[in-house]
Amino acid sequence: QFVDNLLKHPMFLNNEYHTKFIDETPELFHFPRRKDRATKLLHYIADVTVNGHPDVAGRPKPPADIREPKIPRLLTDAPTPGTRNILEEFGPQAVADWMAEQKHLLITDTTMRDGHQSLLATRMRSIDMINVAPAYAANLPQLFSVECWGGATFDVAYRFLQECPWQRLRQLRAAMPNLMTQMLLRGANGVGYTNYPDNVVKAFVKQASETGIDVFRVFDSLNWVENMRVAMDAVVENDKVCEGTVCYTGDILNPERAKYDLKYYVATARELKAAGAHILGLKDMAGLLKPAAARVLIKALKEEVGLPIHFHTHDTAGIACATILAASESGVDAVDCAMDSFSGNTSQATLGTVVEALAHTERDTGLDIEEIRRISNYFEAVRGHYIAFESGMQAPASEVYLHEMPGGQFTNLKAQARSMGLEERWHEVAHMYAEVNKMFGDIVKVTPSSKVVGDMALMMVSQGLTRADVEDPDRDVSFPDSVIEMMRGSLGQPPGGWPAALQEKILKGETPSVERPGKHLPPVDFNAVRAEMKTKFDYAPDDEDMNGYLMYPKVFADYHTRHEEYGPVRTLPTHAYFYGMQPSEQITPSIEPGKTLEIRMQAVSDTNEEGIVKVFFELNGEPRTIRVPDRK
Ligand code: BTN
Ligand code: 3PY
Ligand code: ZN
Repeated sequence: QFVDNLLKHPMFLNNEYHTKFIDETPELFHFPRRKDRATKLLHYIADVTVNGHPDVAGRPKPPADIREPKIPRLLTDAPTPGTRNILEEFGPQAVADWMAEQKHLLITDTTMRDGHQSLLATRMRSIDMINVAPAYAANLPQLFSVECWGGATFDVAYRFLQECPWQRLRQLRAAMPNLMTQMLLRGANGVGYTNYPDNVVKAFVKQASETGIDVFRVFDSLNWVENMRVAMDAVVENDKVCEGTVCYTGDILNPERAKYDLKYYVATARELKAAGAHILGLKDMAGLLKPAAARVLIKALKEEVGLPIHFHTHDTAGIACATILAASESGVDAVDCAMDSFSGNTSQATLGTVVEALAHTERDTGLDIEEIRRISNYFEAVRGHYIAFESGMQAPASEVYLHEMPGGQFTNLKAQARSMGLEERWHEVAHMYAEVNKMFGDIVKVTPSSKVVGDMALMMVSQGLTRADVEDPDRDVSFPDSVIEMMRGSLGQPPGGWPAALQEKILKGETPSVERPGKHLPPVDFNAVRAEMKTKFDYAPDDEDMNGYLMYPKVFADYHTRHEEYGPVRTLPTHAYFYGMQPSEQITPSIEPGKTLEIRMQAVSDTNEEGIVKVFFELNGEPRTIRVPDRK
């Protein structure tokens, strides 16, 4: 009956079928759902209006008269062909060849991924991205790519924003048909914090390719190429651009940091080329690469590896533009920047500034500065709605050269420190982070290895332990689980291995593994997982949902339960999502193409003796009353 309904459904026949179709098309089910989507949304709005959203409780709130983002007008309805057209017509190697031939500096916009991950704890909602995506396609067709997926955005979407990351990707992909989408993939860690079985990594890459990713920036949190092969091979098999990436740490010009010297980077880059990378990614996740070092490094990589280079850095120390210009002079092919209003500090370099700095030079980016300003102004208004998630970082800081924290971790660790009552002692935490790095043997610190260093540093500061205390064989220390796992070899091997004495103390005699973790993780039986999901959630999951569940079983389950309760909250404007509505306010969320709800809030009652509040709405002109418990 279900399949029958499905096949005869007009949307299916009209080719509008997509994987969230079933979820959004309750008439397919012969049994009535408890609530329709509009009612679920009214419940959500009523609940947030009365009780507030837990994520913004106690945080600064946007002013009542905050301006709504204005979507830039489109220069054309038929976007100029861009890099995506090259990929679609000629394949990933052609993209790399084209890239190498370009004289101008190519630019990736990171606003929709690393920009908000590094400034707003990854909280930008899909609707604020999807609304502006057509302006990217129409007005900035010269962009190399738009980084808009992966990294922390995947789990934050499910966990905190109550939305499906796959749906976000599908809609962004459709809105920017001429531009390559780009994601950050943590190699064997997928978009999670732990190594996954090989077949899970492969299935994830396949699904991301199908749903809409063109460029995969693949890295490993210890720069262990051995641990990147499964992911890189999968990207190549799916005919997408494989950006094999080396993470930058230390300082190649400092003889005291000889572990990560020029030779190390050239050798690692050669391994990445041999492993099938179309492009070499140079990922300076903390913003440690200084201009003088960039000249030396880029020149050597260009000469000795020969792949086109895509450089990523962070502006934490305030020097990202200078480093980008140095890299540009040394022949780097592409660089990452964020829209001005989402740039600077722990985020990327300022896109408009780089464009202006190179205007009328050999490496002129060809991007239209006026269109950049329009899109940046749009994002400026968007950012105002997320004031609750601002980190409070007021200025760039050279302290990053001490602690070497990735830009994407900085604000997170600070929030974690705050929640443990250590906010006043932040500089101690930063200092301890550096000590822990030394104690672990000077490792690459990027998700997930950076999280392990952060866990250890917080634990030591909160318990008043020094490095000497921790290393003292006679002193009992209870290590965080993440530290024990890393020393077991669960994240892989750093160059030169782990410090033996510390490892022995932490593992208490257990023998660590020095092999690739994926080698010993049994493959997951996908049919069994589908069956398990069917039992647990009472629906047949599509492949996107299954891949979400495989990465994050608990997070996905919670998302699914809330989705059943609250419906498509992704369609609400951001202020309504976080703060509910005011009497006489009206919104018009579009819950599917061509179906828009008109929701007008009328009034909120007092709380009655049973602790219930009535919220009065008009839904498409009809009065509706929603009752919610007052939990304040
Ligand atoms: C989340 O849990 O972070 C997102 C889901 C939203 C939960 C809603 S927000 C309004 C109401 N108040 C709560 O404490 N939970 C629900
Ligand atoms: C991530 O893995 O999310 C990162 O941004 C690493 O820099
Ligand atoms: Zn980054």
